[in-house]
Amino acid sequence: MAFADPRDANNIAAANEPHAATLSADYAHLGDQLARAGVKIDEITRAIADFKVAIPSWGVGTGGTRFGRFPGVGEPRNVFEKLEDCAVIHKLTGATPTVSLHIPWDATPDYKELRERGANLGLGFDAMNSNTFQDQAGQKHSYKFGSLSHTDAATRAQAVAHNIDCIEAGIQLGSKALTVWVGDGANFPGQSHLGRAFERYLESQRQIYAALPDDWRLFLEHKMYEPSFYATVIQDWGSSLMAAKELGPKAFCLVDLGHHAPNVNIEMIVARLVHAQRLGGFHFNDSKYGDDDLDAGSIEPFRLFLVFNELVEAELAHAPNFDPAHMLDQSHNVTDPIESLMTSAIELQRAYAQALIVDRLKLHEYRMANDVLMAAQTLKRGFTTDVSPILAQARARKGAAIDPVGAYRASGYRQKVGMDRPGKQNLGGGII
Ligand code: RM4
Ligand code: MN
Ligand code: MN
Repeated sequence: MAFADPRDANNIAAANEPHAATLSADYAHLGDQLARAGVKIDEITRAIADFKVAIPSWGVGTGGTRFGRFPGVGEPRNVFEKLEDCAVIHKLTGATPTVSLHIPWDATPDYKELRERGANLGLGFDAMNSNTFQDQAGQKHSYKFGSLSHTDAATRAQAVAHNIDCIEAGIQLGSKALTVWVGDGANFPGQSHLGRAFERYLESQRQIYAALPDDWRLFLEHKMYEPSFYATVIQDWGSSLMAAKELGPKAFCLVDLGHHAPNVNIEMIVARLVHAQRLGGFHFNDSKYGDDDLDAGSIEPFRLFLVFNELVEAELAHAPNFDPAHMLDQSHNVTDPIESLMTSAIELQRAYAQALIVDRLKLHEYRMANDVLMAAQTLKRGFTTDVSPILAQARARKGAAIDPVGAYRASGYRQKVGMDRPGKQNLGGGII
């Protein structure tokens, strides 16, 4: 198969050519439809074109479960190759100009070099992620029984030092945030003192917080369970918010959509965090049962829409301290990660566009008049509108692909990297 670099603007233009006429007809039709409801399509298209979401560096490798992992063709073998794949995603979607790194998975001796490589590919760096949920070769103290909340002071100190290293690497990369997720907790009732573990966590976080530059934010990510199956130290948004408030104004809560019990009303959590002025950002993904890394919008697109509905409400209300970071956090076990990440970025834009076209004035009036049915219908009309032409037009206008997956498949990129990157032989279980 011939290779045509999917990052090359000429190749993207050539791939767009056959779709241009259909897109302009579909866009004009949708524009008329929306105009009848008082919505100016170009304003929505501009907002979609401005929407950005960070790619998780760990998402471009093939994931697995604890039962096994089926390696993909041409998986990136290091952070530089991950950046190459991220650049493909960004060039084709125009929506993912930054990458979120995970340390030490992406550790490299020269972060200046990495930053330059990113810049050459048109990529910047989003939040840094620390990792104290695994032991690394040569590490002095084990995290088997926790990290920031460990009973042993030396283990806590080691975990704090690792987070400070992540901040220092991030400074060199131009990042402005550190995301901390810990698996600390207990697998058995009685295993740990729930109150003291939280206090130890806070004490460690205070030291990390003290090392944050003035223009940085600290994102606290809660997760209901796994690997601690009985009680996790930062298990829910309540613990997260409490910790953020105790730490200070640079600490915010990060909502990973997959980290809640089934049926939890996540949009309500979002609204509460906006109110508390502590919504730091998102790890977007989807979930059905206990999984937390499925493709955004693949299972519950309505829920994703409702989350974006809250974001649009906050945006329009100019909510104070509201500047949520958008990041994907997914693991792709059976799909090509590049295809999944492109599709997921677009699903976020879809939910955003659907939320933007909701008739807010009418919605407000129906709410105030307690016209329940019409309020629900007015909101849902946004969700049931097919906004695909807006998304495609936003991409076309910025030189990205009208049909990103089609253009990617036609480029032969996966086959090319399959030859350039001889297989990663990690066949065991695990998240990456
Ligand atoms: C966790 C959590 C973190 C991510 C790790 C890999 O479940 O979502 O954000 O860094 O997985
Ligand atoms: Mn996450
Ligand atoms: Mn997760």
